[in-house]
Amino acid sequence: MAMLSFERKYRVRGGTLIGGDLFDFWVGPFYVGFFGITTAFFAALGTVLIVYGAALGPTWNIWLISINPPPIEYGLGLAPLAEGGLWQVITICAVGAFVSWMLREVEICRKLGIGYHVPFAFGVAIFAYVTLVVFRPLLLGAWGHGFPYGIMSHLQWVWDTGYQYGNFHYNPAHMIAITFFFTTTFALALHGGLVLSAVNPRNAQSFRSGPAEVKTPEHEDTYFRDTIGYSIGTLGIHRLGLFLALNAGFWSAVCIFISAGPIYGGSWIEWWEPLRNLSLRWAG
Ligand code: UQ2
Repeated sequence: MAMLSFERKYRVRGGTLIGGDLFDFWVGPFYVGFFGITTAFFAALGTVLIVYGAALGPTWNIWLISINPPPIEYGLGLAPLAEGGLWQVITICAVGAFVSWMLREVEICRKLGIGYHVPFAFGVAIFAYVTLVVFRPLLLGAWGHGFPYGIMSHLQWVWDTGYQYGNFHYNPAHMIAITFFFTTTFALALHGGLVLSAVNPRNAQSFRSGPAEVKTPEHEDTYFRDTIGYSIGTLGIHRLGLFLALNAGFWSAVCIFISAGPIYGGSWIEWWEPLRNLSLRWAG
């Protein structure tokens, strides 16, 4: 595998958060570090436990395998392995692996002397997951409110949870999250399209006058100024993209967090009743 001279120069000692020089090494292209060890540990243990849970039955059908959280009756206590205990340990492994991976990213950022934007963004994704399997179950007083780990079963859980609250499309945070998800894909499509259009200039002339030269960011700015009168700029589009993506994850977490008994246990359709009553009053 090729190692760029840049990598040789920046593959430096130091920047670790824990363990000093002890785990400060690479295995092939991969930086290890203390959190590389813990990532591997949690990921391996979690995977083995998922396979063990599948082996307990009742099916090897990949679509139907499901590691379920404990029945609600166990509350916030520990459950026997075969009755949701596996789900609890696997959840600990998942959070352990995700957070370890994030901290390993932090150590690599420190080595390179770059910002923590990537681990921060990953932290928002972890926050959305932890809201589903830890924060909301804590609010509701039972681990049984977490979602099951299975391909079909987690989809069924999403359906059940959404309609338990009337219809999640009426959950205002759900609306905001969806809007950010869609706007994120829109912005990435614009950005990906624009960059590719500039690095793949048309070939018509190059037919006669040699290969066409890759265009500059000025071409990119001009394209959008000509079409919509505004260009957000080459740095700006990445700030916008990160902003949109982080907000998609953040409002997803809010959407789940507010759909919990102590905060709001009713139907999201009825949540809008005051507005409907206001409209009815205005209508006479
Ligand atoms: C842009 C720019 C880029 C881009 C894109 C734009 C040169 C390479 C995609 C255009 C983006 C705009 C106008 C913002 C659109 C707003 C939303 C909310 C989607 O100007 O600078 O850099 O990639």
